[in-house]
Amino acid sequence: MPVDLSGTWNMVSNENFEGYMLALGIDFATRKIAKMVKPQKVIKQNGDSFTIQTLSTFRNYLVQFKIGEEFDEDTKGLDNRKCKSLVTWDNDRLTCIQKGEKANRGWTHWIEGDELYLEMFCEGQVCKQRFQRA
Ligand code: VLZ
Repeated sequence: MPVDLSGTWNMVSNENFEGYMLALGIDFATRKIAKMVKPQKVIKQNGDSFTIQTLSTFRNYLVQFKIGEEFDEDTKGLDNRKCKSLVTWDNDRLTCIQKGEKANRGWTHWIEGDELYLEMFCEGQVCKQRFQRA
């Protein structure tokens, strides 16, 4: 994997976060606040080991994993569900499948030009986010 996603990234666009949150069953009040925030991604990539922090004024979220090793994810502070999550490289795309109560749930990260892309999907909804280096 030649790609290194490491760095501090600021969100510059966020498409259909509302649809994604609705698919996750996030309540109205939380959605109203969450759609206003512009989270920062702090990614640490060390060989096959990753730490991804999503930081915002409203909520923070941390996930740590190794490529190819399924782990128990508790989406605490988001939709508060338990998932069996697995992250792999799909060519140069870092792709996570989050098995659990929600069908077709996961996300994928990649770099294009100087930008970091993220697509988060759940039950047919796709949220597209773009980040630039801080
Ligand atoms: O990111 O799954 O980078 O975990 C929104 C936080 C983003 C703001 C949530 C408040 C995490 C939300 C996104 C309140 C409901 C995510 C993965 C890929 C790593």
